[in-house]
Amino acid sequence: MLKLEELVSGFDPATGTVAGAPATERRLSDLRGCFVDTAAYEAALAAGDPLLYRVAAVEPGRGSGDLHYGVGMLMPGRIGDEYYMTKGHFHARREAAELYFGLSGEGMMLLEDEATGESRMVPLLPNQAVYVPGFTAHRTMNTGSVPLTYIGVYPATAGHDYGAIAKRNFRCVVVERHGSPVLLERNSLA
Ligand code: PAN
Ligand code: ZN
Repeated sequence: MLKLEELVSGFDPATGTVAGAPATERRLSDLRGCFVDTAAYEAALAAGDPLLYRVAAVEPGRGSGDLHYGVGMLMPGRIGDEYYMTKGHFHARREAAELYFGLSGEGMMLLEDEATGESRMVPLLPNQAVYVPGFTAHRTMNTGSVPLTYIGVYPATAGHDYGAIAKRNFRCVVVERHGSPVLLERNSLA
């Protein structure tokens, strides 16, 4: 049996940290190439290198049936018309699905099917769950004005593949139009 502190973890969604769990921080400089408006990106970077998000990973076991979860905290803000976002990834084991639960704030998830490229923008809100199927790249955006916090639960064996997205980015972008998030083809903005 796991120890009590492995069975129960207290997390602080306000900071995106979990007692005893390693936290990864991503700053604006870590998201080079992610945003469409490169001039706005460089201008924002020149003014500082803000923290965009922090995610704490809780990994109690490594067996094939085990689960891991991440507590995420994504800051509000925009680069040009694009909301602050996570890098986004596929799971290394492509068939691994994930369940996201919104805790606070307002966000959207961008989902992209690997085989067809079909893209969806789905809300990530408190008291709602978002099912991310396998074979689907996923990225989170904060579309509100306060930090967005959420939990993502995934198989311990899922792994994270950032390479494919780093190379070609998502097909679509989520941008603010008249105060609301809309999904557009990246090509339509070029
Ligand atoms: C999440 C993500 C978290 C940060 O826990 O890892 O939102 O996003 P990136 O990993 O894309 O930087 C998850 O989807 N885990 O599988
Ligand atoms: Zn994931």
